[in-house]
Amino acid sequence: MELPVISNAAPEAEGGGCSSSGCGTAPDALSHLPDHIRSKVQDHPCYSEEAHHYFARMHVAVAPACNIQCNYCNRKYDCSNESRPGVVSELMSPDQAVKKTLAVAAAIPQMTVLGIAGPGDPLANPERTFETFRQLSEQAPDIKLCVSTNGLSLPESVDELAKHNIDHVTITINCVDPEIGAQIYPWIFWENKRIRGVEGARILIEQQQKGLEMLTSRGILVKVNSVMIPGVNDQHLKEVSKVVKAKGAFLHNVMPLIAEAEHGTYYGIMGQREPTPLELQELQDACAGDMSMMRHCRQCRADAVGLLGEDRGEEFTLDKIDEMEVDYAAAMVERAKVHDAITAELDMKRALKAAPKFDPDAIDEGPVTRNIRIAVATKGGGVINEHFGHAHEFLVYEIGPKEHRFLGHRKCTPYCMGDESCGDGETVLGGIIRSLEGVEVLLASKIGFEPWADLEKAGIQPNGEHAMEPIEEAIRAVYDEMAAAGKLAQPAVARAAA
Ligand code: CLF
Ligand code: SF4
Repeated sequence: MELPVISNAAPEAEGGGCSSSGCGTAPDALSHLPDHIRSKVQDHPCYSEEAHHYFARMHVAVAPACNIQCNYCNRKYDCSNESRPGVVSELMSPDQAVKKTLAVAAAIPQMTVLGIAGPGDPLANPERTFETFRQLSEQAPDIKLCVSTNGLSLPESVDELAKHNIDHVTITINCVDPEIGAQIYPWIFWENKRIRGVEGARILIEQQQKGLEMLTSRGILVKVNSVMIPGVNDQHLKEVSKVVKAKGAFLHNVMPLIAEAEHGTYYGIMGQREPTPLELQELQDACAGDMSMMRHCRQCRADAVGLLGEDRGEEFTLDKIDEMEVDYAAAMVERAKVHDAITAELDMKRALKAAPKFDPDAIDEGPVTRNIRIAVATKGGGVINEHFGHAHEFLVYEIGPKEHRFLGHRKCTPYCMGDESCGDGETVLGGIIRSLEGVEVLLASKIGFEPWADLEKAGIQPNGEHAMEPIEEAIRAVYDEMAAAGKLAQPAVARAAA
């Protein structure tokens, strides 16, 4: 069957509230997993980089309270352990959340995961969180349930999580050293007392580690989120990665700190700097030696709906949902068909990747070529289907003569804000070009004449010739063409070093 298109509606905008891929000749990124784990992650858009092009998630903002204070959080906004600060989600009751989930699941059959990630800490609001999960596990058994927590109340919640069949838990762990923790968490609220400084951080770390061990010993998949805070925990996160891997965490997601003064957070006001995209990537690479890294996180808001990187929440406001009639039994049948079709397509792609084509080491490759970074504009489906001017982000890949890998996304303000305002200028385009630092080629379904010239001037070659082609095939074709044209020869020094 033809797969329904997920549109790229409103951006994951400022304004609201939580493994690298294989390559043309590399094996499927999930192929090393045992079947029972693979079946849990292959349609989870956060746990599988491959799946995030096809499957969507949604969050319901049912959890207002929090039991700790993070220096990158302002309580007016959503929990920035799993969200972008500066955005606010509309709080819902569990009944409203269930109604919304069923409506979204019927309208977007690719939506496979319901997460609770704020606006405060889900486990600091156990009645509201577990009532939502209880109702959904009964009424929509085909939806995976997911939760993200700071971990303080995790150990006493593990039984309840297991009871509701929650297979995916994210714990935000920014440190395993209380001295570092005291620079991130000014206080926690524990056993009816506010506990400050190193002692508060020590209790939080102990609870996080205990919760992690309890979950993994029950076979629940745990992803660890860490916020990279330059000069505070950036070097320390390598140690965190080792520790959480040893305790059975499945995936580590190192996210960049967002600290803008207008968000009113401690770090924002104090001028704590954010990491650059390259610093983030270097840290992710350094941690990757110890465990699988997530590189496609979009720091969603606590009421996000849609593919990662998009937010279709406006289509599902409470008044709109009230007007929708949902027959969930019928919707489940349709959802199953769509999931089967996507799975069949993915299986076919994986089989193609796994099939032996040729032994690249056995042939004379001619001159050695260097790795380059290519950015692509996509709105989902794993193809190049976004106009340069409409893109809110670009996915960046590193590609060499034999393999490629996904590095992450670079957010930007769209060049074309609307029909009339394309080319608002140099500031927008200048920002896009800065966000593409290190990138040499940009692929989009279309690129206008004016930005084309400026991109070229900045050393980024625009290319609109691969519209609607699968990303992996397109970047390989571009690389091979550049290599054949002699544009990618390694400098002599690099070759000698290699
Ligand atoms: Fe939501 Fe988080 Fe579950 Fe995903 S998000 S609760 S694990 S369903 Fe995903 Fe969003 Fe990143 Fe979170 S992209 S912020 S990691
Ligand atoms: Fe804010 Fe989330 Fe930290 Fe609580 S856990 S203080 S809501 S970022």
